[in-house]
Amino acid sequence: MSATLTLVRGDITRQSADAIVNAANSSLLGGGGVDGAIHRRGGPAILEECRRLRASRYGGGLPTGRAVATTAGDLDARWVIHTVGPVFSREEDRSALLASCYRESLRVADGLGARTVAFPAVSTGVYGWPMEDAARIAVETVRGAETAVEEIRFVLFDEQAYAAFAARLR
Ligand code: AR6
Repeated sequence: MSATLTLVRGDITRQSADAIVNAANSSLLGGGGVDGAIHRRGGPAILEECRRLRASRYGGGLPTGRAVATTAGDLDARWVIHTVGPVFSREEDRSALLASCYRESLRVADGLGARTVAFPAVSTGVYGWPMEDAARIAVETVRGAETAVEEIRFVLFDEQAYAAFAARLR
């Protein structure tokens, strides 16, 4: 069975879902954008678990394109799945890494038994990925993924992002 894809315009930290995906960086120790918002609203429990991951499995940081789960702290979710998007480059095609973020996040979600997963538009902020291309990669990848997740929700911060994803879902 394939997952239902839904779109919401808003702040991902206000979502209720089994898992909320964070557009993190390799350090797992926080940053701006979605990452900053998740740590602010989710509280210190998330960062504590991230620090433990850095002290154990991910001493060198979480590689680009991979995903790992922690508690969701005070968010209305059971888990935060941290994934590291690629920085956009005009010289090098890094699309496979961006696709990997979505695929790996869903794989982690499946391992946890999550049924609803909320994604931001990974790499489209600080990491500079053009929104339309990012929307294409995101939608194609989750459509092609084998997953037991029932709802994949894209949570888009602004109208332009929402429109780009909506155009791909039609
Ligand atoms: N809810 C939903 N979407 C949001 C929110 C929010 N609260 N805040 C921003 N966006 P970004 P990246 C949108 O920069 O490009 C951090 O410093 C935003 O408009 O959060 O993957 C990390 O620590 C954009 O469309 O993630 C990394 O260092 C999209 O979410 C780096 O940024 C992603 O923007 C990761 O950069």
